[in-house]
Amino acid sequence: MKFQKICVLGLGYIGLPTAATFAAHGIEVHGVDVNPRVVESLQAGKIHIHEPGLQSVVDEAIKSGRFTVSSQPVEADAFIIAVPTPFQHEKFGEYNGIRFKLADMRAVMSATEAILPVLRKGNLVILESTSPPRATVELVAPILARSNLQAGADFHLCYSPERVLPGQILRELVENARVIGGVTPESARAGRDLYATFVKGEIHETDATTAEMVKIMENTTRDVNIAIANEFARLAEKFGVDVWEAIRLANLHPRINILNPGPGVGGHCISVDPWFFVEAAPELTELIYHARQVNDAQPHFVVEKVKQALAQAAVTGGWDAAESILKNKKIAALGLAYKPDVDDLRESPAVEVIHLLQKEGAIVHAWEPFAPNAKLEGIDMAADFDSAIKDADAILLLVNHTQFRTLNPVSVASKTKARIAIDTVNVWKPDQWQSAGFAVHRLGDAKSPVSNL
Ligand code: SAJ
Repeated sequence: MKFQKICVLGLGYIGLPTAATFAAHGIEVHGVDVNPRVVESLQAGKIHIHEPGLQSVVDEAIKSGRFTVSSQPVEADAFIIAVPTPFQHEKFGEYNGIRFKLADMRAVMSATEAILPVLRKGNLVILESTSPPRATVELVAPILARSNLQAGADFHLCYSPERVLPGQILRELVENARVIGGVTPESARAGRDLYATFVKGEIHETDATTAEMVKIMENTTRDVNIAIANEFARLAEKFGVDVWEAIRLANLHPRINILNPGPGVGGHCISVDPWFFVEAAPELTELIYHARQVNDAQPHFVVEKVKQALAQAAVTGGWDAAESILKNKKIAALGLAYKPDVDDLRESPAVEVIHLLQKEGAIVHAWEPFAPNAKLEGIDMAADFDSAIKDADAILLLVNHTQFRTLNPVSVASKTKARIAIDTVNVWKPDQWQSAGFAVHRLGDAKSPVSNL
C-alpha cells in the first residue's frame, strides 16, 4: 500500500516525534491534538516537550511544508492514534481483597471517534497507545464500525506498540524492531508498508492482540525486574551489605542481569502498563501485582533512609532525635523527573518522596533543572540549584541527571550548610563527598563511609 498523507492523533512524547519523522521521510503529515496550547505552540514552531533533537526535526518538518497541526483530523490515507492511556486516579477495581488500578481509555475512545467523519474505504488505522489486551478488537473496532465500514474488510486496522525510550526517541523510532498486529494479515501488511517509510529495524507482522500483549509484557518484565532489585536493596541494608557492590558481582554471572534499585518506578509506561494485565485478569497476575506493590512502596523506603540519616546526625550533631525527626528539617530534593535527563514528571517517585517527607513535617525545597517552572501542587520549587541547597539540613538526590552526577562536592559544601548527602541512585562517590565534609548515605548501602567527622 502507498501512503501520501497521514494524520497523527496525539502530539505528545510519541505522536510528535512519529509525525515529524514521517514528514522528514517525505510523507505529508497532519498532526492533531485536543490541547489548544499544544496546537498553538506547534503552529508557532515551538515544541512543548523536552526530547533531544526533536526541535530540529520539527523545524525541518514545518519548513518542508509537509507538517501541519490543528485540533481536528482531516482526510488521509492512514491515521495513527498516539494518545495517553494513563490509569484512573479515582476509581479502582477489586478482586479477592486486592485493589488494582484501572486503565483510563477515554483519550483512545475520543480520538477514535474523531476519525469517524473522515474515515474512508481503503484507509489504514493504527493504534499505538499502550492498551489493555483486546482493546483494538473490542474497543477501537466497534467505535470505527459506526462509520458503517468494517475493520479488516473495508479498511485496515492495526495495533503497533511504540517501544522507544524517552531521551532516545528519535534514534529508537528508526532503529528499533517494530511489531505490527493486524486484525487481518492484510491489515498487518498495510501497517508494515507504512512504517517501512522510516523504520530500519526489523518489522514483524502478527495479530493485534499479540502485539498488545507483547508491549505490556515488555514493560511488566522490566517492572518485575526493578522490584526485585529494590527488594535486594532492602535486604542489603538489613544484612550490612552494599547492594551496588553485590549487584555488580552477581551480574558477572553470564545469565544474570540485575537492574538498579532506586526511589521507585515512575513514568507513564512501566508504572502503569502492568496494571493493564492485573485489570484484565486479576486471578492470574499475583507476581505482577506484588511487583507493582514493591515499586510503589519504594518512596517510603527512601523516607526511612532520610530519617535514619537525620537520626544519625542527631546523635553526632546534637539534634533532638524525637520521634518526628523530620519535623521542620530542611531537605533539598534534587530531581523531580521520573528518570535521568528528561523533563517528564508523570508518576514520578521523586514527587511521591517529597510529599511523604512533607507529611512528616519536613520543609522541602525541590530543584528540577529540566522543568524549573513546573507547578506541582504542594511542592515548593526552588528558583535554582543554589537556593535549593543553601539552608538545607540534608541534600537528597532523587534522579541521576547528568548535572547532579557531575557535581563537585567541595563546591556544593561551600554553598550549603547541609552536611548530610543522601544518594538514592548511586552516583556520588561516597569517599569524595565524605572528604568534602558530608555524612554520606546511599540507598541499599550499609557499608559506605557515612561519617562526616
Ligand atoms: N528504573 C529503575 N531501575 C532501573 C531502570 C529503571 O528504578 O534499573 C526506573 C526509572 O528510574 C524510571 C522507571 O524505572 O522511574 C522507568 O524507566 P525506564 O528507563 O526503564 O523506562 P521508560 O518508562 O522510560 O520507558 C519504557 C521502555 N520500556 C522498556 O525498556 C521495556 C521503553 O522502551 C518503552 O517504549 C516505554 O517504557 C513505553 O513508552 O512504554
